[in-house]
Amino acid sequence: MTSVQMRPLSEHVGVEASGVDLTTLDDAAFGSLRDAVAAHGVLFVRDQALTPEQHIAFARRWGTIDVNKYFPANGGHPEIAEVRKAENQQTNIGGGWHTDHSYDAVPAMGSILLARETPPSGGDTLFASLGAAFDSLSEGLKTMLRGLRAVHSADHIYSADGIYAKTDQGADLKGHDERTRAIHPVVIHHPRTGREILYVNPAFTLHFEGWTREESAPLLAYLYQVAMQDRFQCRISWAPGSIAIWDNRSTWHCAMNDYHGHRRLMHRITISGEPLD
Ligand SMILES: O=C(O)CCC(=O)C(=O)O
Ligand SMILES: [Fe+2]
Repeated sequence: MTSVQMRPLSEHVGVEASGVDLTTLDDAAFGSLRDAVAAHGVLFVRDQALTPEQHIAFARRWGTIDVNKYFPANGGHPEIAEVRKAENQQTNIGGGWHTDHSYDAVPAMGSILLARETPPSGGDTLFASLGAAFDSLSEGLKTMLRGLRAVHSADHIYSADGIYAKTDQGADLKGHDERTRAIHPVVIHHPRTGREILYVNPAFTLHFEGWTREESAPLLAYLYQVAMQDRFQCRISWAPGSIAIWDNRSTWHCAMNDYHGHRRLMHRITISGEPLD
């Protein structure tokens, strides 16, 4: 097959591959995609009209599939979660900065998101580099953060009295009775590259271990403000058949909710990860 071409999407995060058909990748080409995700945090490929079976087969090359507890499954394919917003819904899924699954003891490695239906404009997804955000901090703050761990949970998001239950996405989501809690280092080492990464996020991180929420909030807010700077971000604009493969350890993402009155449907398969240290 022809060789894969890679074009960075920004200085710190994101790369787009072209000249590639994800259904016929040989092992060498697949290895270059795996390296690209490790190096750039998110890999974007256009025009991949994968069937659900091909989407699942491609995902299995990355690792074990992690079946999402909260999102509705695509009929007939429990491995595929639907991330959807209808014409008449106001709330979207993932509309604030977050990394998926940090509330799990062994967080998912990442996801393979395939666009099925996209609005005429809008509906982009932003990604941020948490390695670059960490690198930008002072040595003094880095040293302090290396000694901290943080507590994460999804209960305030997905439970029966959580954030989504109060919105028009509530009826579509499952897992209201799930209870989650995990503790991770605030600075993790990327399992493949060894790079230091800031591993807290505005959606699921509750507080630093041994600190109250009130004590944690100002420092967390400072770190979030650092990581949310435009210079650490890239933006993905989807069309049906676009696919993104992202690494939850090294990136955050945020789905823009700027297409009211239009449908957007994404198929997501999540890949299991490994313990973080
Ligand atoms: O719909 C998107 O662009 C991303 C939604 C999201 O946060 C996710 O699938 O994890
Ligand atoms: Fe997400």
